[in-house]
Amino acid sequence: MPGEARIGEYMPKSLMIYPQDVRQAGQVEFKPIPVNQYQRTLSAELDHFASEDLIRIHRDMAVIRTFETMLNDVKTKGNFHGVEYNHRGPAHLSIGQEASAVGQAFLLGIEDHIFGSHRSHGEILAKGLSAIEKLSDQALMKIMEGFFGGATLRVVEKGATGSVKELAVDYLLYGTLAEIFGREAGFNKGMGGSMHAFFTPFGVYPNNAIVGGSSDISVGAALYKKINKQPGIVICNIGDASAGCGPTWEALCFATMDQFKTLWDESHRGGLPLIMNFVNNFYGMGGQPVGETMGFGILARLGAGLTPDQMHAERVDGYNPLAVIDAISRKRDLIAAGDGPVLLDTVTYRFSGHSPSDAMSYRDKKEVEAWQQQDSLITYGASLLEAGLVSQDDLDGTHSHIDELIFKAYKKAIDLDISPRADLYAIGSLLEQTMYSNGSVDKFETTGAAPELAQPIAENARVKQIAKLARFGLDDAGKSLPATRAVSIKDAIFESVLHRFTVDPSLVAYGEENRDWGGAFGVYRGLTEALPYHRLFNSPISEAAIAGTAVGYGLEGGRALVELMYCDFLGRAGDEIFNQLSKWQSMSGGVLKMPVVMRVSVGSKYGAQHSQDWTALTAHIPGLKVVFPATPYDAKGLLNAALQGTDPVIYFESQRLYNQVEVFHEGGVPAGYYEIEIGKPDIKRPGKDLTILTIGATLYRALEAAEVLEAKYGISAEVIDARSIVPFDYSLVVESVKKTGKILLASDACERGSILQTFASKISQFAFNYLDAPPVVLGARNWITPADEVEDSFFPFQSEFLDTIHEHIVRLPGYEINRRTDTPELMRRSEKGI
Ligand SMILES: Cc1ncc(C[n+]2csc(CCOP(=O)(O)OP(=O)(O)O)c2C)c(N)n1
Ligand SMILES: [Mg+2]
Repeated sequence: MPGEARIGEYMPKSLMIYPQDVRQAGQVEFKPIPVNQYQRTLSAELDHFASEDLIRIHRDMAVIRTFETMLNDVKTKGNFHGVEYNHRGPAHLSIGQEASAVGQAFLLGIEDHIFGSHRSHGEILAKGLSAIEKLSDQALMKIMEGFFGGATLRVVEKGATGSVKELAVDYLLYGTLAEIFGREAGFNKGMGGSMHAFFTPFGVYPNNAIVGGSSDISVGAALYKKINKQPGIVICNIGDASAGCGPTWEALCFATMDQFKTLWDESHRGGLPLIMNFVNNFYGMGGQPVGETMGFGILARLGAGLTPDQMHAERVDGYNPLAVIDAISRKRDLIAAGDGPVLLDTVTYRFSGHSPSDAMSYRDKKEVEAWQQQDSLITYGASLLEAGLVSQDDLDGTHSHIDELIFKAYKKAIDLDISPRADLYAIGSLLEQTMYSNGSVDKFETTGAAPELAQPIAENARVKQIAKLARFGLDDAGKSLPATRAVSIKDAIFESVLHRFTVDPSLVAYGEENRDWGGAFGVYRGLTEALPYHRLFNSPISEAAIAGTAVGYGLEGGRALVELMYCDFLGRAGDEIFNQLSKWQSMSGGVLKMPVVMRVSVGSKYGAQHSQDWTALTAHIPGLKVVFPATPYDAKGLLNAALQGTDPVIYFESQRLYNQVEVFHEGGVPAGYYEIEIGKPDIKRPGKDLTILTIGATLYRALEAAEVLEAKYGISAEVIDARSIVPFDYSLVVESVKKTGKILLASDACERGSILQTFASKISQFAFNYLDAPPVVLGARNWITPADEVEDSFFPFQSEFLDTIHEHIVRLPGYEINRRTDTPELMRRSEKGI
């Protein structure tokens, strides 16, 4: 294999690609993929399992069956055992799939984390019951007392007389059900609901209503465990139909990167501790992957193309809990030996439709009946009988006991007095508190680790080079220095990142070309020497996985700094940013933190697909913080704040400004640490006649326009740099408008739907009585970014500022319009959609 001899030098440069190697004739060999190889009977396993464990497997399957049958009754009949309840939310049931969930959970400890899908009630209960079995009474009480200050425990302990383990089972059933019914005592305070419920103290991590949504998040969780040497494995439970999702492929590619086994240092070398488990029930909603919507035939085949070891892919009979236990046991050993990740195709079947409203028009009754005849709950119970471990009375007794437990949990969960909903109408409500965690945390704890640096900071070439630069960007004559002589935005970002690496041992940074290249724009140049491979690495060209893994890394308890190069690529990571990064803090009821900073840049010169300012997209999504600094002082201070925080921050940069030096802040960019509070705009040029509020690089064009306004028209413009977009404190801008009575808002984003339209409408509302003219938004044209040579036709430059001010805000005596921007012209464009 090319480069093999040089493994250990930890540099891609050492991975030599020689023509004599790669042009050689040959063929690719595949190995057989095991399919349902486990064939032992329960009786044959009596030597390997304690009989209580074998019996408990049946109990756990029966708990899930009864729990979901109850939900099915509620959805279809409006009651359970005659007690009525109208559950308006969803319930995607897994009736029939119980053996796969219980078999999987059997060997797992609470340090093993599972992620799931919209259909994960069974996995929550199976993993929870397994955890209850393994934890001591003391540990269980500590968890139940500690979680939400014991609020959920208070409900179940009332009237409880049994053992701690029995109490814990009640707790699990009630906490899950209260969550499904949207009650504040639920495991996520009712903010997750049926499709998203989870309980981290038992190792049950977020379940995801986006098909395939857990795939890259799980990879990030496994990455966190690997980098920070945390115990346990991660299992991603996703459906067979999610094999067609782009992010699932990106997750698989990210998870199987060679570098884990080649370039990472010895103590971190080895594959990710991850099992990508496809819960294969042969259906999407109405589409059938095998025979219709996919072409793999046997899902396990997918592993074959991903790595030479074929991801140790295997099809497992998920209708037999013992077969699943066997598979998890063997795969866990492989992972412990550094041979992960693993792909499993766990065959199962659900008798329930996609949801209780599913008319099942797409499948034949005969097929369902054939699976029901082999119902794993019944056949497994029969094998217990056959082995003489239980009597029929025992089995019947178990069923009626479980039924009682679930009825008890049901009655408590539907009662609004016992289980109220969170009050979201009050000021300071749960969602006000949990949309952001607003923490300030120097470092996240990892197992006793100090920050890992590859060299003393003082020896770093980039650090030495920056030390020679002026911290302020103007010379004595007030002339701007070039970036070769003063600290630029690039340097400011580098300093902030390097500082955090010296403070936070959990920090990881990655993205495309992040390591040797130093990031596509050289911002990280020097970091390669400063950091070991596992703290700074190149990812595949998998934007969804870059974002999704950062989500998993963050919610596991580490801080991640990822980069998407151009913000135009946000679409490739749409779900991960819009539905995952932004939402898990609040959907968890405040259980999770999301200390993830995502750097994206706004380009120019590269045409339509590399030059867009998409701040509006990210600002529109509740749960993200969004900043866009335009000066080195602000860039460092805001990145410091973002990297000290516990919330997801989308950090916009302008490629036009990477070499911009500090021309505003007296004393320049401090060499030491400081923060700039996210959400506060800043006056960059004081004035009294007109306010100009800018986002990003338009700041400098606004300043040029302000010079002309002053010199030619005697108009004193106050230029305010928004710096932050979400959150945003309007006070400074409103104060300015009270003084000037006029405001122009400018950015490089296309004008239609720009976040500045929101700013403008809010300012109209907040400062209505002080305005002499309506706030006016100046953006880029509502068309594609053309080639660099003609980009003046697109972005707002100095003359567009003056045109717009003259036409819509205040007449400039003698001014001659450069390009038409009058109201009829704007209306004409709008009519045309341009
Ligand atoms: C990205 C996305 N596309 C579509 C849906 C709608 N949807 C919900 S479940 C489902 C089918 C999922 O099938 P599979 O992954 O096999 O899981 P199963 O429902 O069989 O457990 C679809 C299409 C969704 N939730 N997310
Ligand atoms: Mg399916």
